[in-house]
Amino acid sequence: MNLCIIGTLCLFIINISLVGGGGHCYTKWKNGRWVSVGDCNNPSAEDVLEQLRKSVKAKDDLKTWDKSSNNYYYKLFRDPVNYATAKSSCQKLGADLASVGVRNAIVRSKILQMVKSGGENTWVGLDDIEHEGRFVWADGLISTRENTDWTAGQPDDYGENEDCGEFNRDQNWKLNDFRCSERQYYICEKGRF
Ligand SMILES: [Ca+2]
Ligand SMILES: [Ca+2]
Repeated sequence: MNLCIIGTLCLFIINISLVGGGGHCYTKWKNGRWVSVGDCNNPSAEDVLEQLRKSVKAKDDLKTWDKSSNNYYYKLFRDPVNYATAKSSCQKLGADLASVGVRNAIVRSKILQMVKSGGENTWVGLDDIEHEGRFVWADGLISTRENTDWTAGQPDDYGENEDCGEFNRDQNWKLNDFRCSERQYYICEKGRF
């Protein structure tokens, strides 16, 4: 009788696993209980807990970012890296080099407080790497004179080798195009939650 009940239960669990898991999900007896293994539509309690832990950690990390009036979050990174590394470092954090807020005068002034506190030239999300002379913001918007606070005489593609946008300390913290290979601070922007 007991064997029959256990057998029925096993069949039931296996059936649920096959229906819910797309063929790669199964359950197995481990440490005194049944656990889901593999690619399951019905995640195990451990999977759910792990997701919760990641979610709490992400929100905790966000406390180190500054929320601005546009509901985006900003963080200045003071490890000098080239433009490509700065961009990928932001993206690893679910962010990108700052662009949306840099176009907005009010948010830009707040961002500049952070940048000035660093005291160094700082990468933003703006470059003409793909097409010389056509600057594009990190969020995909084409740069225009109206939405880009270039300092006078910039961008000048000095030495025919300047494709990446920065806040420039010596140019009153306005935007300048600079050599992408330079190692500088960078500011990341994280979207709304
Ligand atoms: Ca250029
Ligand atoms: Ca320049």
